[in-house]
Amino acid sequence: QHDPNNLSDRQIMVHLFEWKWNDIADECERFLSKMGFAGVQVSPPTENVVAWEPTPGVKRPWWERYQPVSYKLNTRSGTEQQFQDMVNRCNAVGVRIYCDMVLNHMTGDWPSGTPATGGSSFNTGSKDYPAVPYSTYDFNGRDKCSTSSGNIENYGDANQVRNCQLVGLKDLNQGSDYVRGKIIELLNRLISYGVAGFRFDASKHMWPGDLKAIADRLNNLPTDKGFPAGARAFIYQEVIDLGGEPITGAEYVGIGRVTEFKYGKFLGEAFRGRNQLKYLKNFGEGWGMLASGNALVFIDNHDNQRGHGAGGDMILTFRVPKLYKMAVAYMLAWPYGFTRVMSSYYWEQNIVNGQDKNDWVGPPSDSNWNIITPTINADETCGSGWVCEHRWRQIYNMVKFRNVVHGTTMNDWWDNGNNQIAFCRGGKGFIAINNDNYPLQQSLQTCLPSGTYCDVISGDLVNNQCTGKSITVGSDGKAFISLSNAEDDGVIAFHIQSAI
Ligand code: ARE
Ligand code: CA
Repeated sequence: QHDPNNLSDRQIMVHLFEWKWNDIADECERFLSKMGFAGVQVSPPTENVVAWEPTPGVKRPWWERYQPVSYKLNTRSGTEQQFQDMVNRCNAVGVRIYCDMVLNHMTGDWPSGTPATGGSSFNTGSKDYPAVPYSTYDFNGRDKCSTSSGNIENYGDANQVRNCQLVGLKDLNQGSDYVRGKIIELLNRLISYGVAGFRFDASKHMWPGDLKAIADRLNNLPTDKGFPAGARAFIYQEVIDLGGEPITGAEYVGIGRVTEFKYGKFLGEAFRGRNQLKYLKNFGEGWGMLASGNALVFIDNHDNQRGHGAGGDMILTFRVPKLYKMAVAYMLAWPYGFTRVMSSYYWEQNIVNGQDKNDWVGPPSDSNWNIITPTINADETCGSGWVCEHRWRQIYNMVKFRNVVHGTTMNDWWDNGNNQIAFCRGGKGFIAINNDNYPLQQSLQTCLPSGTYCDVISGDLVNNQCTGKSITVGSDGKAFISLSNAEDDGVIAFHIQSAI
């Protein structure tokens, strides 16, 4: 199902990567609702392995959460009780919860006695996960996977990709009625708590037919949690399709939306100067991407911001803030896909031969490895090791922009033949971006009513005054736009609700 079950005036989700449930509930109430966020993607809620030094020095990596041990909801983010409380509190302020679901596999190989976050035991040698329970019969075995390692060795072979182990992770057989039943039970439990949708992790590694069979047996969203009668869970599937492999994202669009990884890669290339912004005029289907209504789009995700997954060094992240804010602003202004904003924590990189040796580093935590609550600074930004891109003014003000212009199309495209672009959104919002190494100085058609507007990138509209730049739109709809390449931000944006 492709509809995020969002309130109609809220069009953006934020991934609060590795946040605790209590902190997410607070964030819904004190910030996300006020700023018009539609929902939150939360880290996997299912009990996972406690990864303590799988290799020397690696302690509690973020990726341990992608190795489930059971379907109990007990993780470093909190307990089942805290999870339910979060869903209730966020729903109460109109912010949806979308869960990251690891359904393709359980853990990799671990020594016996390795603990799990909810206290469950498991045995990887015999493929026993008694707390579900799953046993060896529930996994794809030698009959299905013929590679010598038992792992995926060739992405050119669709059978391997679906039936062999992804990096050694015990591969569940979603073709089995029993496994389907356990997965459906889990998803329906979450639905009963008021969860509005799911990210299906590693969907490329599951057969579309199996996912369809599972999705079809989900319950409607509960009316007693405020959903309209007949509402179905939103589904977006993680399928990395940059072309060149037999498995495509298009195979999955019948079930729900699909992560469009080309989007962030192409924008990374454009803003890093490997392509020109003028070509973004028809960004979307015209670039060989999925139909807008089938796409879930983002600039970076928790994998490719640290060199996992896809996109390589073209991906933009918080580490290149000026380019990143420009790309996010473009994404939020551009009518394509359902958009996701990344919200990260900071870690010190240690790049050796082009690879970050610290790509495993988990979230900010105390001496007992409990995740730390983000602190909130006076200027709305985060502290205590949390980056909170979603609390950068240039980003949350563009969230509002997207909500305001929702339902309009793009018009009045302008470019300078290089990397200065501008466009308007159906009489409701205007944006200009300068990624050339010289100033933008132009009188441009804006499509907005005449008046004075506050630029929402350099400041805000406060007490009927602009704290940043202001722009005057004349009776002909034209405005003089001045945006130097030397400024902190390479964007000017305003909309009908930023008018003085
Ligand atoms: C960890 C260790 C491994 C170890 C394994 C088992 O790093 O060394 O063998 O545990 O003990 C995340 C991490 C993995 C981690 C895993 C489990 O990224 O490093 O393994 O958690 O803890 C492919 C998949 C795609 C996947 C990416 C990362 O197709 O689905 O790889 N992304 C999701 C999540 C990840 C998560 C998993 C899946 C697993 O977003 O966070 O892994 O649940 C080409 C292909 C892509 C392929 C890509 C990278 O681009 O087209 O399909 O993506 O290469 O291989
Ligand atoms: Ca599989």
